[in-house]
Amino acid sequence: MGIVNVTPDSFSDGGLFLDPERAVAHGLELLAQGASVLDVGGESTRPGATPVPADEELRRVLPVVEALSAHGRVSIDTRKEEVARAAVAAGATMINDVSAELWPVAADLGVGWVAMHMRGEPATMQAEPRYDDVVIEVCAFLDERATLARRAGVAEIWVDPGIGFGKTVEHNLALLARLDAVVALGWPVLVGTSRKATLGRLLALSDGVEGLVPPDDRLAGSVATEVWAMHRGAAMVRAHEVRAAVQASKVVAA
Ligand code: HH2
Repeated sequence: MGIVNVTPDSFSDGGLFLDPERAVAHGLELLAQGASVLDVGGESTRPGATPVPADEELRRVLPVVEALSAHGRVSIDTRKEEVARAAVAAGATMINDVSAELWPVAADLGVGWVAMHMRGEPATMQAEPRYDDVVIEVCAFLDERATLARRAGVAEIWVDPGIGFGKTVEHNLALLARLDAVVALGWPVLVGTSRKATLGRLLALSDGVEGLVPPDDRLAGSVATEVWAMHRGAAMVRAHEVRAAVQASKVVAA
């Protein structure tokens, strides 16, 4: 799954593809690099991000969804029913739902649905997230939502542990270490680690420096975690650097 962020403030590529023509060109390049799905989003969900009104989100994503749907499969990365409905009308065939609440919309429209786990809201989710057992709690949540979606009639259901969404470095690593438990739920699993802050921290430790390495210098960590996730049974990874992810997937498959 290749990422097309039509936003001014995404954590790693904010502002690069806010212009629809540039976003479409980027999406086409990701398809050429081997992406199976393009995930188009118009609202950043980075920690501390401010919510975007629906009309602005629609203005950003609709022309891009419409143009890219003619060339490949498009998912719409949104938490808003109105945006999901309009994007599907414009050609998207999957709703990537970081709120895990839009399954009735996916059922109604007959499209695929991704249920992602998030603790809290992007604005506040990184303020001291706590779990008794993060793996057990995330698995229980995903299985409950996926089961509701199945009962509602959604035919294509994905689950995603939501790396970085209301989770510390340790929580993220526990979820990756026990990804087999998520896979064992029996739903196809999507994992998004690409350029995330946990990698920034681990790569800084590797370099022996304080803080985080910047998002555009996290490729080794992105590919390492993508390979790990594939090997543990993830069926799809959500990546900024699609060529590297596709190459890694071919090597893993071989
Ligand atoms: N991560 C981000 C956004 N959407 N969707 C799923 N299913 N899984 C993820 O891990 C996931 C996601 C955050 O990454 P990005 O889109 O690059 O950043 P931003 O939210 O700042 O636009």
